[in-house]
Amino acid sequence: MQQSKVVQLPLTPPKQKVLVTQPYVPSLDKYMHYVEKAFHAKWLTNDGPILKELTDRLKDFLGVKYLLLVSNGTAALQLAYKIKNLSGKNVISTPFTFPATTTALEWQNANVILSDIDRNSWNLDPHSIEQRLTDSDISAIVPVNIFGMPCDMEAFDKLGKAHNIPIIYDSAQSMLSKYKGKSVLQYGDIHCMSFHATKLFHTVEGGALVFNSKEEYERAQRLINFGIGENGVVEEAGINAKMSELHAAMGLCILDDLPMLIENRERSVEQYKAALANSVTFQSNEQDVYTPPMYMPVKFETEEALLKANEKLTLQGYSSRRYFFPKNHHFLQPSIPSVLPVSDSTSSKILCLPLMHNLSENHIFNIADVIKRSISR
Ligand code: T4K
Repeated sequence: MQQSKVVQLPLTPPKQKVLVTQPYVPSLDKYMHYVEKAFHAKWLTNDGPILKELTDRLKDFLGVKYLLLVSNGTAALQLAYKIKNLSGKNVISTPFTFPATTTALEWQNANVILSDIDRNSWNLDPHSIEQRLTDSDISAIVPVNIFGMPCDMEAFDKLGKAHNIPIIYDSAQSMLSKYKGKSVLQYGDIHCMSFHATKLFHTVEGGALVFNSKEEYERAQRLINFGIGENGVVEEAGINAKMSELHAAMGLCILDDLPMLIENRERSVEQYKAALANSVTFQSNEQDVYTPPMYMPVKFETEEALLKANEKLTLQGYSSRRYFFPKNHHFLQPSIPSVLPVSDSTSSKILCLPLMHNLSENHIFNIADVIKRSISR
């Protein structure tokens, strides 16, 4: 790869360490405005008015009908897997993801079959699973839109229909992503989202499920409340995965400020891309996709180059992070051995650079400069 010219300017390291990310917090007054309602009503959890307001606003904002707020993204995955009855079944997913995607399958006693990723989007490659779908008895596919980058959603929809199996999206990072001009939430059978504090939209801890099916949505409503049905009788064994009013209040604050957060972070991503063009590779997808400015992952030519850049960044006070590496799936006992050459060679070279709503251009320039110097030596 051609190296871009290194600008030899003196570095101005940050006075304080710059973290890989930092949650956005709204003004305390604004949060109190929402929370006050809960205090006055003495209604803190269990389907309260703030939760309902957030549910309605999110449904409008995302253009979806059946959205259920839950306590976190991992619970959303567990519920989706339970609803699709995956216990004891073979399920295909991706090796390049946060552990929760597959640990939640393991908790549901499903057999996880890892398949390889695409070398550009770093997402589950539909071509890598075609043969497996023919050879093995597969009951579901769980693609992840990693770092918010949509995968080949049309291909997965086609595979799901052809083999009559559900596509359950781990959309923990892709609430705002678009594929072919539409929200990614319009594809597949179920989406599981995370609203953890480190996400672009967050509720401190939290998550949501989006369903196509009204029946599944209603079953999930019961399951997050111990399995208790409308008449107060436990209809099946559920869990407690409810979101509280205080968490929902944070969501309302963040939703108000979301356009500003997106704009600021999109600007930072563009600045990184301009400063690091020809020095590193960016995640990409030739299809018509929109990736929200959630993370700033870059791929180095070699793992050695990544390690060197990481070391130099640390010395200069910048935190970077090797998300999803080392591989997170050693606890799985695959019934079918995984052959994952693309994932193995790609995941070791990806580093996430700092990204948050108020990252200055000066920091971005410094970070890019440290990286360019480290790979030019
Ligand atoms: N599937 C996928 C594909 C996911 O990415 C995730 C979660 C899930 C499923 C499961 O969803 P949840 O059950 O979590 O809702 C984060 C998050 O904990 C996790 O939600 C997220 N994905 C994962 C990718 O990353 P870390 O390891 O980045 O958190 P931590 O504590 O290292 O924080 C990152 C940076 O932010 C640090 O520099 C410290 C700073 N920070 C963090 C927090 C929480 C703050 O300054 N203040 C804070 O309050 O995990």
